[in-house]
Amino acid sequence: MSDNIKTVAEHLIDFLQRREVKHVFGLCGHTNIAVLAALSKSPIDFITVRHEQIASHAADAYARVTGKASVVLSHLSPGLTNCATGVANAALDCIPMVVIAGDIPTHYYGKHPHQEVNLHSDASQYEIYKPFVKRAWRVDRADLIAEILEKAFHLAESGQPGPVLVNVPMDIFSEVISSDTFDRILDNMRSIIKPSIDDHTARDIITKLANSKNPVSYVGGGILLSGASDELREFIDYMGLPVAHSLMGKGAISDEHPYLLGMTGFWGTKLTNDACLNADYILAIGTRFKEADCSSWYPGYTFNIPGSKVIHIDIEPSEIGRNYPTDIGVIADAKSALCVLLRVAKELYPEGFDRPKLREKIAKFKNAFIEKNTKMATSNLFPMMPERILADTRNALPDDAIITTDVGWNKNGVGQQFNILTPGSILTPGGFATMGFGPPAAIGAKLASPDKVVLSLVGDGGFGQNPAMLATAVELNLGIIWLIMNNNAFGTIAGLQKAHYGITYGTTFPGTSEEPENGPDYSKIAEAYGAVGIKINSASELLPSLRGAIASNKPTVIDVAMINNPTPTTGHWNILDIYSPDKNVSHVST
Ligand SMILES: Cc1ncc(C[n+]2csc(CCOP(=O)(O)OP(=O)(O)O)c2C)c(N)n1
Ligand SMILES: [Mg+2]
Repeated sequence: MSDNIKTVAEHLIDFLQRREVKHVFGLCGHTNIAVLAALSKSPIDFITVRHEQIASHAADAYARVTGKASVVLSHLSPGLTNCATGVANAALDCIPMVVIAGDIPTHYYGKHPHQEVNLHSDASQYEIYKPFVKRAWRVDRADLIAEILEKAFHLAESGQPGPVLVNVPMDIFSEVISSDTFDRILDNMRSIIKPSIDDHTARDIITKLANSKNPVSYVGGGILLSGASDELREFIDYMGLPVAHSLMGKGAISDEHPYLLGMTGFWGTKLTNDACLNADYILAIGTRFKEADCSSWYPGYTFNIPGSKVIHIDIEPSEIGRNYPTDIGVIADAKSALCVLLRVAKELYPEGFDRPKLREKIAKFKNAFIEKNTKMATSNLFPMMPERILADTRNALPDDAIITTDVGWNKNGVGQQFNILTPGSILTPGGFATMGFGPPAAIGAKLASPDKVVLSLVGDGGFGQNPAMLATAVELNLGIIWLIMNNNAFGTIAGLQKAHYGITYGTTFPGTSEEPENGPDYSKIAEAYGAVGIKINSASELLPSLRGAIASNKPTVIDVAMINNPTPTTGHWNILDIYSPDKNVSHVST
């Protein structure tokens, strides 16, 4: 027997250190202070927040940037439910995360001790997480925790990544045990090799693409999760394949790449939707054909399937063939599959492929789009045009700056018309579309990548969800910029309500969108937390303010009044037919 006798909490922290965990995000409670005591003696930093949702969103972004499972430490019941939104957001975007939660003591299961969740079964708070984590463990014995932790990290990071919950009754954290159970897993591998594609199937795919007239590749967040941006770029360069992407696939390769079409779906561009509609073969990689990206799967807007044939490569079998009939489905890691596809393509077609006319067509569309937007992107109107805010922001930022978005113009407009130049540099809440994600996500991104400029593009509605994240950013002196696109409204929803009902009831804030001074003064809120607060008073002030904030490297909130125009759409969304079955409601076309 090993004589390394410690509490479970201390063994847990040793385990995290061995996994090279550098930061744990969370908030205290009487059920997890034993873990905090052990953390205080370790080199791991505890990132303490003022609301658990901030911890889970920050951890989500941290995992997106590091590519490894992040760790959240939560208190029981209200701590865990506060944390849930960020965990569910991570789940729907396939982000690896290990949530460790304290719970009531085992000897009080079912007695309804302080804060127990037990209306349907005893000590059942962990069940709240079941619909959105890959697995929820309740650790009922101290000698089980080592193996559970090991399995938790493997599960979070393998296959289609996602969050897991390790729920630990507080008496177990304090139990003293030898290190035997932890020693047993020491020599286990740290990561698991992912499946690839066989040569036979690869040859079939390459031959089909080579013989097709209008092939299109359609990529999603799976490219970024598997770190396959370089492999994707090399492959499409060799095959001369145009690339369309989902929202989560934004930034899989640079938006300036000559074969990059743009985003598909409701908020996509016409060029991209048309290219997908006219494709004879679609090579889909690391995407789940999500509703917003596929114009609610209505034919004639983004995809014409059947019609176009689909080849779908994904790590998760249930993603394949679910929403569209699929010609070839392959369970594989995107990076490995693209390596094999490129090798096989070189063997079969040593000359490669070039489509200069297609590149010309893409360049022409992009130039025309920029030209059409120029008036708005350079407009001196105040409140500012959203297009000008985005243009000035892109102008101020270095190519590799990390941008976190929220939901609203900042996500839909960014997906459509804000060039991402470095793969993996945009973090957006895709599947859950969680308002309130962007500002705390910037904290996780900056901690994971302290040398990069990190900017959170967020609406006034979204910023209002989690302003307490400023306390953490100021405490850690994180030079993040939060740019509030302030239209004094839940503008995206106001736009939809206006289009269908002609009113804005419960979707705008007091006053009009032209009067953001009626709402909270976000620059003052920033100052109250000890951050720098800037209120923009004319369009010409924005660019110099952004440049100043980047140079100062201080936590800075920039509040800019914005006209409440909806993001232009070219695709379709099923809600239009639900709300206005007899009207042909649409937004402006681009
Ligand atoms: C947590 C949450 N609540 C509600 C919504 C529905 N919703 C989607 S966009 C939006 C408005 C966002 O407002 P704001 O952040 O000001 O951005 P804007 O649309 O004005 O650009 C709302 C309420 C959501 N996605 N998430
Ligand atoms: Mg708004």
